[in-house]
Amino acid sequence: MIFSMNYKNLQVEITEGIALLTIHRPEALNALNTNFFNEMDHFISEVSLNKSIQILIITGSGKAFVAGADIAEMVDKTPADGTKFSRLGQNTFRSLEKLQIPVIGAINGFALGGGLELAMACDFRIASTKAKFGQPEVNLGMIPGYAGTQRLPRLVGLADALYLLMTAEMIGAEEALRIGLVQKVVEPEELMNEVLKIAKLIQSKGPEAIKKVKHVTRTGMLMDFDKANELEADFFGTQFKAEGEEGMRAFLEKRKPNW
Ligand code: CO8
Repeated sequence: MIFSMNYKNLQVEITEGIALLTIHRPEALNALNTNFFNEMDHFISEVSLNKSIQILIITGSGKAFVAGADIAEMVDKTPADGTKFSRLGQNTFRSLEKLQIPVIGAINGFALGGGLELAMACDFRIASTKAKFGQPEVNLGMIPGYAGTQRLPRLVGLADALYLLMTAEMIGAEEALRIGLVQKVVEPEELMNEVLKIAKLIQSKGPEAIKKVKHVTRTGMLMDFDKANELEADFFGTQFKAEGEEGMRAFLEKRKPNW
């Protein structure tokens, strides 16, 4: 075991450079509590330091991906504690998003509230036909607190985001696909095969190119367009010596690149 902490709510399996993280809190449909965030922070930091992990897949155990933040833990919070709990989750999901490697959400079941916010911090999402998505916070008289109000409109556009945020409607996988919240929908028994197939496909590409494409795309989205183009050009340039020369030579010589 390369992870030094013994997790209670996280299960980690690493095979051939692919880490599979399963959120596991069966008594509460994997709802996110303080312990989850402590473990997740530790896990993210270990992954960022572990050069042998090239791809991270996140899923949930049982019938839920994650059914939200833990309502029982939140109910008695003061406004100041609520803000603190929100910042805790926002920071964790932001550091997940900032991992250099691709992070794929394998959405097996309910992805609600904080669960959808976790899914949205992944680079893209593959869903089982059984997955259900929603931001039900207004049902509880609350609003999202782990950047749901920010990532949802960036992913699906303002009107679809506000529709989901205001109605708290729980949508199925096909509807999530239609609005661009997930990128593929597969039968439940095919979910892991499909996600592993995609992970292996990404692994076959230039590893530095994959990290740079993530960094430039994600960072550029938060920047002025002209500045973002400069960032792209800089990284494009550095990639020639990093992997590009070999990749292009391999193409011309009709062989596999040796990165
Ligand atoms: N928190 C705590 N416990 C939960 C949660 C949750 N979010 N979701 C489910 N559980 C528990 C249930 O209480 C139940 O426990 P018990 O067996 O002890 O009664 C167990 O999990 C199983 O759940 P159900 O019996 O309800 O299972 P069903 O299949 O009947 O229903 C649902 C599944 C539809 C997913 C239902 O459980 C549900 O509606 N859950 C709540 C969904 C929700 O509202 N999520 C949003 C929470 S708020 C949020 O995420 C805000 C994020 C930002 C926070 C910012 C910090 C301040």
